[in-house]
Amino acid sequence: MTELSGPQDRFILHWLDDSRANRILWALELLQLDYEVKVYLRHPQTWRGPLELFKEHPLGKVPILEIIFADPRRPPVKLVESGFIMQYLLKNYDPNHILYPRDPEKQLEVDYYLHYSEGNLQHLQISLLINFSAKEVVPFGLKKVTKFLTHALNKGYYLHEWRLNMQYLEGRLAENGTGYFVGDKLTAADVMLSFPVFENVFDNEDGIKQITRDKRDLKVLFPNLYKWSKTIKYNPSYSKICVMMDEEVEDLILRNPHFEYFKQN
Ligand SMILES: N[C@@H](CCC(=O)N[C@@H](CS)C(=O)NCC(=O)O)C(=O)O
Repeated sequence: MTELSGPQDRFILHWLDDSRANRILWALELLQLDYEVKVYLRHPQTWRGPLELFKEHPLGKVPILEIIFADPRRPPVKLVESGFIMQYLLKNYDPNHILYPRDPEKQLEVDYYLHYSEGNLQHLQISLLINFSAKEVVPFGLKKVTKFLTHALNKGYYLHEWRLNMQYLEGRLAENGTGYFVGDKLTAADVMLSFPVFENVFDNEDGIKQITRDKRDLKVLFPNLYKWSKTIKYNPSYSKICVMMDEEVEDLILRNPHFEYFKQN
C-alpha cells in the first residue's frame, strides 16, 4: 500500500457525459484524491464519444484514468476498464477502508461486484439499448422489419436475462438487509452498481420503460433497489460530483467545443 506516497499522486480522469466514468469520479471524490477531470461530450444523435478519446487509448472508451506519481522515478500510468480501475484505487489509495471493507469476506463480495457489474449485467443493458435504437439508424424502408426483429431478440433473450439480474440484485439487497450491497455502509460495490442500476434504470425510468416495453412501476417491482437508488441519489459526495459535472458540461457547451465524431454512412 502506498500509504505515504499515495495521497500525493495526481489523477486525470477522462470523463464523458452520461457515462460509466461518473463512478470513477465518485470514487476519486470519496477517497479525497487529487484529481482533475477532462470532459468530452457525446454526439447528440449517435450518442458516441468523440474521436479525441482515441488519442488517449486505442479503444476510445471512458473511463480512462491517468496517474502521475509523486515519486518522479515512477512513470505515469494510464488505466482503463472500470472494474480494474476501481480495484487499483482500492488496493493503493484506500488505507482507511472508506470503500473497501476491512473484513476479507466482505472484500471478496466487493471484488465480485466489481466484476459482476461490467460482466453479467452491463452487456444486457447495452444490448437492450442497441436493439431499441436500431430502428433509428436504418434506412426508412427497413424500420418496420428492424423494429420487429429487435423486439423479438429482446423478448427472446435480453429482457428475460435483464429482469433475472434485476431480481437477483433485489434479492441480494433484501438478504443483506442493510440498504447496501455489502456490509452496512457504502462500499465500492455500491459505487460500481450506481451506473447500471441507479443511473441507467431508476434515474431513467421513462427511458427504461420504453426500452423494455414494460410500464409497470419499478418501485413496486424492485422496492429494495428503489430504496437503495435513493441512498445513491442523496449521497452528498455523489450529489456534489453531479452538480459539478453539470456545470462543467454547461460551461463546455457555451465554449462551443469542436469534437470530431465517427461519420455515419
Ligand atoms: N467495460 C468498459 C466499458 C467502457 C465503455 O463502453 N464506455 C462507454 C461509456 S459508458 C464509452 O466510452 N462509450 C463511447 C463510445 O462507445 O463511443 C469499462 O467498464 O470501462
